[in-house]
Amino acid sequence: MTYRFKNIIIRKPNKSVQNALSSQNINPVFEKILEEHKNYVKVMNELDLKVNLLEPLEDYPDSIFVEDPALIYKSTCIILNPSDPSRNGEKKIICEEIKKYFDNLIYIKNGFIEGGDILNINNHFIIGLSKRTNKLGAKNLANILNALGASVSICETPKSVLHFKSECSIIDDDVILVSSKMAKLEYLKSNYKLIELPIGEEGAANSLRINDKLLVPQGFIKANEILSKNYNTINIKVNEISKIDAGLSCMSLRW
Ligand code: CIR
Repeated sequence: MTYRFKNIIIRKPNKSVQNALSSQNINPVFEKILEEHKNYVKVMNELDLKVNLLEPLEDYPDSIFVEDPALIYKSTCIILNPSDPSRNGEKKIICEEIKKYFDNLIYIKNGFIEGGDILNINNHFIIGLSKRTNKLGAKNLANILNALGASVSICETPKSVLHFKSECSIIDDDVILVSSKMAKLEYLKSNYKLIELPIGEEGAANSLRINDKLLVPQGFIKANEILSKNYNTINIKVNEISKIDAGLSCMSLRW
């Protein structure tokens, strides 16, 4: 099942995260990021995951977001190709750091693609074309995943959304939590049960299902009301991290 995990890779925060990419041009405070990140690691430990911590990378401001340069499917790790020049070098480093965990390593050599644009539902993947993921990158990843036995659909990410998964997440076998913008996507509407969050609660759409728990960004009252009825929720503070367009899924690789 997509959300059954035993292992997780997380990178310790770098001081240069203060210069991370931010669509709102905000420089986050390192100490606050560190605090939120420590709590994230603590929760993962409490969920009984084997936490594998990577060392910080000062040369790469956005490198705590390990979900973007790599994708894990079964025992294969696919090294992706981040499109922002300040992030592209992360792929070479993470590849060296994590190859010991996987039997098989495959590289995307042409086209751009970031993990934030890839939603995995069992043996199916949805790839969202976005500012960071182009058709060539998506097609090349689709070919690799097809060869590994998975099916793939390629969709458009709404224009104002950074990554496909910035505003959606898989929270059950056939249930996707979506923002109101993502709820309009024909492909999602016609293939999945959607739980739509109200306008203003987009930040909670990047929740993270891990085994029997649902990690939900703190501070979204309606999302909490909706989700806590049917899910065992844990609220996690990501106020500072959200200033650099990030949420819960992007800070780890899980398998
Ligand atoms: C970036 O713009 O690349 C980072 N500041 C945020 C990356 C978030 N990644 C994700 O949602 N997968």
